[in-house]
Amino acid sequence: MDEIVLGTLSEKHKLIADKVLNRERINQKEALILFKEFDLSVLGILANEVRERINQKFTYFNRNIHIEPTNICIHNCLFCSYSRKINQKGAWEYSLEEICNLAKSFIDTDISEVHIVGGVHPNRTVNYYAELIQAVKNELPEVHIKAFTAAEIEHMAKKAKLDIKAALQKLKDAGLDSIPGGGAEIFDEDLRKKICPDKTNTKEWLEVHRQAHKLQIPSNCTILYGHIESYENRIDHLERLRNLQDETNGFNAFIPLKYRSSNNEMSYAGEVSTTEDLRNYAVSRIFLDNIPHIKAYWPMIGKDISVISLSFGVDDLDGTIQDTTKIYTMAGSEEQNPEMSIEEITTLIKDAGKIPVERNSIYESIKIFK
Ligand code: V47
Ligand code: SF4
Repeated sequence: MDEIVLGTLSEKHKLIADKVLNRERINQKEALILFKEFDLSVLGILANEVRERINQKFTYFNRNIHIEPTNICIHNCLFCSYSRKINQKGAWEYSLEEICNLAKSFIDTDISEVHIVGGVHPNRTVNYYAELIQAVKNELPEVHIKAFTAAEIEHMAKKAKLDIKAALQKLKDAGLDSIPGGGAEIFDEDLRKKICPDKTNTKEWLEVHRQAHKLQIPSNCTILYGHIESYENRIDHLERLRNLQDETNGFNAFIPLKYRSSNNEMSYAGEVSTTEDLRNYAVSRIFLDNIPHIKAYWPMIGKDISVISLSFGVDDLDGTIQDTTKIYTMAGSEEQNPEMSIEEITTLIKDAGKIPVERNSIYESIKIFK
């Protein structure tokens, strides 16, 4: 079947398909042809081939919760529906005690990860965040803490007059286990100035992750796509991630984040189609040959598309996420109360013909659901 489909390709397209099938790295020009000229069905076959080469039919998820300590933020990203200034209506800021109580409520549950991420607060330094991590770790000592985007880390280090390495070391000493992939948005400097003009820049984002990897702190990486960027911008972004991964090998997963257009200053850009989401997953899987996992963040794109994405390069569905993740719900994501039971997530994965695997945060398998 796959041979029949691939047999119909033009000579130009066949050369690229053969490269992918022969495990050769594709370049930016070839990625652009994949984006612009390939049928979705052929992209699916190629991406699935790469996915199964790296991860077989395994599809990963974990049991996690999200904590968002504050939505107060110094930055003014035009795509953001969630940030507020101090004293602005809708701003929130949890105390350490409230965060501890939240963590406490998950003692004796099976969660293996706490994901902590929020706004870039003007007054919080790395010392405060180290205390926060330590407090959560005290309540949940066995649980992996994945916390703070590069934008938060860059700012908290600056506030404490520490370099990035020293700030990361402080957080690691307090119990930080890994860092999430947020804040990357789009690396092209001109476009970045348009959509998040005052945020941590590309060089700084890459440096935070480089330093983290050097300290043996693994991380994820993301792209914010489907707004005003071009395919060339997306490929340039992927190339910079692939280059850093060649250097450090510290990225666990790449997470394409679909721009959601409700309640923010970029609503005019609209939202891309499901076909475009699948195309983006597939080209990402093919291009990023050195990043082991491609994650679909299901609360953002919805459960239905997540199932289909598993045939377009995705091998990870994040987690069961028992909480109120506001960064997407406020931007109009599919799931307003994101939570999936183990039964539901494993059924969804099996429906796609894949094998569910509960993992820990560093992708060691905890249980395979045959
Ligand atoms: O950097 C903000 C994005 C990111 C919108 O590492 C938006 O496991 C879409 O990075 N439409 C933060 N996206 C969240 C993040 C993340 C999420 C899940 C898992 C992991 C991980 C990381 O959220 C921001 C920004 O790119 N974002 N606003 C919006 N309107
Ligand atoms: Fe702040 Fe993050 Fe929103 Fe940008 S995306 S305004 S950094 S909370």
